[in-house]
Amino acid sequence: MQFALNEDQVAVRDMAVAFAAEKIAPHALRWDEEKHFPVAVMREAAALGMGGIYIRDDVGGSAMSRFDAALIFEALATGCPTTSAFISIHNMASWMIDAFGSDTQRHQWLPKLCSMELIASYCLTEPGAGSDAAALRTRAVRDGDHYVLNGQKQFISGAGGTDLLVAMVRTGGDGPGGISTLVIDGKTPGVSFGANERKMGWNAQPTRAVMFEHARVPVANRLSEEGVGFKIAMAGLDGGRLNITACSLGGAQTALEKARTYMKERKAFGKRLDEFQALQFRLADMAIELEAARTFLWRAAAALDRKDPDATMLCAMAKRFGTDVGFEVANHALQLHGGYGYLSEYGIEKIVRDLRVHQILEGTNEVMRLIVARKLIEG
Ligand code: FAD
Ligand code: 2MC
Repeated sequence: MQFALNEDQVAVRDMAVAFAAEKIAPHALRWDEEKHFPVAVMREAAALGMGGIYIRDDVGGSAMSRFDAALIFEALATGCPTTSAFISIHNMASWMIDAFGSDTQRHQWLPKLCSMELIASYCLTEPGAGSDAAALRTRAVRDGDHYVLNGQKQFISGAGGTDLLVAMVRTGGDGPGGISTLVIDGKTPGVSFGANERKMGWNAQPTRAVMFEHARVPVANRLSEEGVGFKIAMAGLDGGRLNITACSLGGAQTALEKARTYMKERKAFGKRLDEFQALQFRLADMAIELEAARTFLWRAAAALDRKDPDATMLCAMAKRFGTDVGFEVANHALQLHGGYGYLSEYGIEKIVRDLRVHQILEGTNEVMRLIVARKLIEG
């Protein structure tokens, strides 16, 4: 158990905080407004080791821990939760290749993924299979040394702007045991993308449907054996859920700082806002909740690092707690700004919009409760 960061961890966090302050924060509002996917800036992050954080170093990864990743994604999210979250998704999809790919596959894709010369999307959700992910229907039928794919993925982050699709498809019968994972070149004939969805937040990354119409994908692009794709997908999400939680905390931390500054300046009824005890207590509660969520996140990350048998449950618990706390803290920060919090230029409403979806994606917070409840009840 770790209750203090060591020197290396402080250095990693400070590096990511500085990167966020210099390269991300000044542009975040514009990226949101213009729906700009900041690929060039993400490549700069990758040049500092953030494209393959927990990927082995023989293929260009940084070989750091999940704990380090939690520090990095929280730090990047202080600049923009959406940009941090996309770098997280890319890391998650890349890690699936590192953990479950053959050496040939690792060397084929990972050096360019770690530098983000290639960018990856994670494709699990379908129009009829969201929370019940094992109900997915995209079919991959074997034809010689290729699979022929037909079906549709929904809500795919980065799609249309990414190079590789790490996709869960059905090669066998119904249920989780019929699913395999394929690494698909986004330019494969028969792969096409829907329109960029118009959405409440997460505007600095595109979200699109991905369609497969007789798309031929080499069998050599399958990770591990047929039928283990669902486990690969779930293993990826254990870490992804930690990262998304970290993104919520980073966004909320920035919102809290903005509220603290604003309360010093704004006057009402002849006093500064920070002189009202009700508002002081609000600020204190926000800081307490955030610190509790951060401590919990670190505990879950440490559990995943040491492959604790309870790691999946702890990741789900931390995601449910931390993404709810992150949203609530950001929303309170907006309230503390009064009407100005509702205006775009203060940067608070964007954080609230961005953090709202963290309660939904990478497994809804109801699904997180389901994972925890199953473990409690079934042991
Ligand atoms: P549903 O599964 O239809 O759920 C509807 C409601 O019912 C939810 O409140 C849910 O919690 C609740 N519910 C469902 N089942 C239960 C149950 N058993 N018990 C209690 N409540 C239940 N997916 C990807 O694969 N890759 C991506 O990159 C990706 N990016 C995304 C980006 C954005 C902006 C969004 C919005 C989504 C993204 N998703 C992605 C999809 C996301 O993971 C799903 O939206 C999410 O898992 C929920 O699935 P659903 O939307 O089909 O909701
Ligand atoms: N690690 C490894 N294996 C796992 C696992 C994990 N975390 N979780 C489950 N498995 C295994 C499990 O052990 C079982 O194996 P076996 O049959 O050998 O016993 C198999 O996978 C099937 O597991 P379940 O029986 O628990 O499967 P079920 O169909 O009940 O679904 C549930 C489980 C609800 C937890 C899963 O469907 C889920 O996580 N749903 C939410 C989907 C989701 O998170 N989507 C996010 C998309 S990505 C995104 O949003 C982004 C923004 C990128």
